[in-house]
Amino acid sequence: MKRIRTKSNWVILFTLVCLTTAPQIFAHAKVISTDPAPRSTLSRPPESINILFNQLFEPAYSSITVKRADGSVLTTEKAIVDPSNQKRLVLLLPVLSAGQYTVSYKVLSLDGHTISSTYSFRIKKEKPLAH
Ligand SMILES: [Cu+2]
Repeated sequence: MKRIRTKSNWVILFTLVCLTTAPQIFAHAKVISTDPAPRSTLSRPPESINILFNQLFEPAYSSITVKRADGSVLTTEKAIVDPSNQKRLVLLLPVLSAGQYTVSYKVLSLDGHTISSTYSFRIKKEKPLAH
């Protein structure tokens, strides 16, 4: 009888340890910052899209797509991991003209969950030169 109780205590303890430590180790990646920022209006075109996460992710299953206002895809270029910060996903852009752009990103967290989101930003038309 005593032996059984000891064994079940260990099971309870083991379960508690798993429940309290697992979420911290295996929590999925969160976005810390996005550049350009969501809903921002830029006066000059950005050279890249940069998304910084709070932890490493699986680069092979992570992507960024940028669409023009008409829904066409801006570039077939693949997003890469910033070599100077492996928590940052970067998509290099061609020179963008004024207009609205939509960014969609998808990242595979090391815990196996996918984090994805969509946001837009705008590039202002250049002011015509005054005569
Ligand atoms: Cu997760």
